[in-house]
Amino acid sequence: MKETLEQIRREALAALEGAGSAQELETLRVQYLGKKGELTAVLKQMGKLSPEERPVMGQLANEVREALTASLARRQQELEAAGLEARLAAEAVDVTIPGRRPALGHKHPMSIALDELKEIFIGMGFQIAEGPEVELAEYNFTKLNTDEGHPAREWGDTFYMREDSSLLLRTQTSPMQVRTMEQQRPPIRVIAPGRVYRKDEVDATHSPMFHQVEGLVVDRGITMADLKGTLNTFVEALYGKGTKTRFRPHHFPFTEPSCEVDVQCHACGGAGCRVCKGEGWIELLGAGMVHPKVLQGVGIDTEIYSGFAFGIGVERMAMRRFSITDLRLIFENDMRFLSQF
Ligand code: 2NM
Repeated sequence: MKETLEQIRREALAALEGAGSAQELETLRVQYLGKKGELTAVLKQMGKLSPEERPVMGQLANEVREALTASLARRQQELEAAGLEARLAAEAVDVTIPGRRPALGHKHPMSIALDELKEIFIGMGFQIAEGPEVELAEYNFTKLNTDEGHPAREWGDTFYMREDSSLLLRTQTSPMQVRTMEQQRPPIRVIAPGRVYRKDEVDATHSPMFHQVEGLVVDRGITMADLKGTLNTFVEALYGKGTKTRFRPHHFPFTEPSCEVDVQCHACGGAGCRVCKGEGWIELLGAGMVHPKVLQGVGIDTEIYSGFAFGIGVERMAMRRFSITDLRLIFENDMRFLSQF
């Protein structure tokens, strides 16, 4: 029996020392120390021993049990410590690694251009008037001295929303000027920025939707000199002091007289080049003195008041500003294009 106990001790200690997991340890505990284990089996034989041998074997058996229990506990602790080490290593957080920068968005080139235009006019004391893109033909045309039968009202050019042509997608932002004049008394200084719509096929320079900033000033004694001074100030704010302008006669139904304003070509200084197609000048906007019929239509006394108005195409302005050669790029929202701004 002594031999058996010694053998159990040797084998068990070696096995416990070599155990690689908590599960393995548990298996060994059951195998050696469990109720049906090897040590218990030996102890069950104690009854067969002589009274002299019994305490000696009993003591030895206790020693073996204590040795195994101690070894089991130590190995358990070692494995737990190793497990913790492994987890700490695996889950370690390196606080010195630089953080991931969140992707920051930025303004669309059209918003950059629009905001810049607005800022310039706000700086000159203009207010901003925004309003509906679905308009009454009354406001888009009739009140702007463009009566039924006028070519601008043709179905081929305008997105009508009703068979009777009474409702449409606005073709200009000037209906907001009319709405402003109906709601405010002069002095009036407003710009109307926003989307406008025309039945155009998409190409490098046309889109059925584009943006305008239209301006309106109405007060006592407003003349063409105020129009020129205001627009020259605007052009210098946009393109730099000393930028030359040219005012050419033109026709609009809602202004009289009307003009188009050109800016001297920045690329050639007026000599003529590819940028200005040999002209020396680049067309910038349309303008004029508000037609008396428009003023009278909103109840403004033309004996006391007069006004000027102008309209700027924002896409054309942005394309020049950013050297964009194809209008479609502005609306396609391809990130390879947009991320350049
Ligand atoms: C333009 C050109 C010239 C214009 C006229 C008016 C209003 F309402 F006062 F009559 N608003 N905007 C106008 C004048 C717009 O766009 C090229």
